[in-house]
Amino acid sequence: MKKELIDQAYAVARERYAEIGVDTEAVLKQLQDFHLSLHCWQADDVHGFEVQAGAMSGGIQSTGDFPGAARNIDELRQDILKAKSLIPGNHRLNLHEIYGDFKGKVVDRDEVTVEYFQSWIEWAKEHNTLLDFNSSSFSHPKSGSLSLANPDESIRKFWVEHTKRCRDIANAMGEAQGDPCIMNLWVHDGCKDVSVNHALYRHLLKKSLDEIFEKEEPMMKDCIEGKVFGIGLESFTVGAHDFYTAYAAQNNKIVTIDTGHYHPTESPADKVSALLPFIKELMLHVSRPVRWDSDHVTIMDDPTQELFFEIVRAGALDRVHYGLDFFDGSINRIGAYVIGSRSAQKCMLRALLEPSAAISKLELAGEGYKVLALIEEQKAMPWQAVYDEFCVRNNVPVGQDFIAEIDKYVAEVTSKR
Ligand code: RNT
Ligand code: ZN
Repeated sequence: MKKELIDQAYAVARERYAEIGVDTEAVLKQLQDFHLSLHCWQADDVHGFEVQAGAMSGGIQSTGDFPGAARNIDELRQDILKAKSLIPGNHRLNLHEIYGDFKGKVVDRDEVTVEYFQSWIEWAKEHNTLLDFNSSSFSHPKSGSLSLANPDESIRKFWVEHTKRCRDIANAMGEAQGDPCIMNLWVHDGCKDVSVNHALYRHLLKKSLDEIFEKEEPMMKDCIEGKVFGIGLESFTVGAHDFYTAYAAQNNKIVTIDTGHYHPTESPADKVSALLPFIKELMLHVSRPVRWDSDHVTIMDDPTQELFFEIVRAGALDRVHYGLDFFDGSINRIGAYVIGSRSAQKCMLRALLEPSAAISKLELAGEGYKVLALIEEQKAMPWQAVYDEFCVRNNVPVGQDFIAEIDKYVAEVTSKR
């Protein structure tokens, strides 16, 4: 991309936005402060590095077998660094427990300690990256259909122990990096078919959460993630949205909004202003459901755009953590990271560029058609020139130029796997 053209386009965009009262330089600063939490699991289709790893189970599924997936921790780190080099800004990395550095040892989930994440902590420091964390209830012989809500006390306790240990690990990460580690808790617990024990399972999940959260962990933050259904668990989800929302409000926890976890016509964006009066902070899992919770790569679609508009309009930028959660095994995985991250960033940029204070005034004055007119006009404003400028300032390829970089990486690295 010609630098001269980018400069000219940005100069024009800057003036166009200034005309409507938007300072693009201030917005570029805000975008620089916007940090995604890149999920490590797109690099290897949610497989992880447990020595004893078996097939994927527990309500989620990754489809596709595109060649070049990371097979070990070194390859995954290399892929993440490649992806990060093509995404402007500085971003966090979100690890799942199954991505520990187990060094050839069989470490069961109720035995894990921070020792297995020490090399991650060092790697993150070396690469100026902050870490987030997740407990892992899936793809384990004890996953079954119930983990934290299992009436079998020994299985329930096993998962309680796992999750407590994960909180300790997250807290240690937070201490090491001097910034709280955001730990997400999602369990697949549910029923494939009709059941008369819904209340029992929810009672057990609440009991497990109470036990798990007993310990104060000052350098980590807990998020809880509900959903509508999981694969093979279609009839009932113990951790439904109402359950976790109520739990979070009562216990001061963060609610995770995964954009693939709602009914097809329900708007995840609408949850933002509904939750914020009661819930201090939100975690996002930005994803893309296609007909179901399919976890396709995030794009600039209407639901994603609307979600970021709602956050900015609510003045809630600092109350949200921006995790990504997609895993498509059918396309180049570095490409998936780059497209998904850049698209989420572009949605945030468009939201930051909206002259929302002016539009709000018009709305409150009853000038309905003007509100509609201005919102429509924003769609064709030159925000893309602002994004290109952001890429230039961050030393990453502008526009489609990242494709050539990925081709090179395929030729030199992933095709040899
Ligand atoms: C599953 C949840 C969960 C997982 C990851 C791997 O439906 O979205 O967040 O995708 O933890
Ligand atoms: Zn999720």
